[in-house]
Amino acid sequence: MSEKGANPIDTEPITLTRFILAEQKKHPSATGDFSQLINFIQTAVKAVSSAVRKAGIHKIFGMSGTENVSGDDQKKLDVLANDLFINMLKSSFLTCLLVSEENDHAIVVEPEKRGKYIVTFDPLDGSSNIDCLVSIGSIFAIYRKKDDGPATEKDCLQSGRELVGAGYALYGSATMIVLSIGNGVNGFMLDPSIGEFILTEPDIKVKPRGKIYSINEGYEQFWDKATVEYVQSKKRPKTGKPYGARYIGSMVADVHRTLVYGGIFMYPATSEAPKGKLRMLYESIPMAFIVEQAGGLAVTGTQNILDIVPQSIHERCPVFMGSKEDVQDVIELYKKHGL
Ligand code: P6P
Repeated sequence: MSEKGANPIDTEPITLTRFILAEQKKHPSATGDFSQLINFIQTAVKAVSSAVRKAGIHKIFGMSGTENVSGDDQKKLDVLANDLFINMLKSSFLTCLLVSEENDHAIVVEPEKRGKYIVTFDPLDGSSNIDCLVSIGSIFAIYRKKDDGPATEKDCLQSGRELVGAGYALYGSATMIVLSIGNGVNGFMLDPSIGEFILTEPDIKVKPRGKIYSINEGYEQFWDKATVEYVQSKKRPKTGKPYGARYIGSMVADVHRTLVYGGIFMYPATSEAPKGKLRMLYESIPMAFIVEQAGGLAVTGTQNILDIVPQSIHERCPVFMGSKEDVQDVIELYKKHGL
């Protein structure tokens, strides 16, 4: 019996490892490889989370810059996160190709370590926000290689409809992994006292309509007519109250808030960037997969993001994602303007 008032330890925690194993058991033909891959990814996330939490301390103890107190090279956090993801994924013996936001070309895993999965990832998205302690994240997507031939960059160019799973880690006030393996979305909070991700947000569903719009309004002069009219309709609605505006500038944080509170996150095309800024393989597609699995919608304005086959590994696309009814309002305006 725990002492009155003591914080009882949960003796039956649903850890991410336990959750994935239970999902695996639902598929008798499953080999356990996918479960193992998720475990290697969660280890990379734990290591990145630890490094992110220490980042500020490095400055206090003179460990900022390029050298730490012991004279070792002090890696920038995004480089360190990239190395962690690459090393954990390669050492899983479960991947054949890796695509990282940090690497110009796809990484072909050496034959002796080759497995059947392709993982695309942004190891530390929003890293420009690190120094001001704004939430940042990691984003990942998991595909299967479709044949037994040599692994080439072309194997990565698959639409989001081919995804085996996708998720993100949010390094915010706590560290959380939000994951979908194709049957809904679940959130797992890292409990640092036991080093495990615990299921705290089961079966996340995004509201059909929200009250928040999220976009960088600094670029308004570069938006197309549909985006201008949509944002104006949120700020000065003909009826009802205006929406609230929230924009963190870190996709993982903006999309997570949209999942939890509802509303719409937007990074549209502009006259300066006709395909927008966000990269398909490791930002738009995995996030679209999660949003759609949570009952939302994710489009470019004219196309469902998950239907598009990327033509190159760092291809970008415009993004409108979140509550289904809010995103459908955008689609109607694109039709109205013949875009
Ligand atoms: P902007 C962060 O640099 C990022 O890639 C996404 O996380 C974020 O949504 C976007 O860029 C912010 O871009 O142009 O608004 O600063």
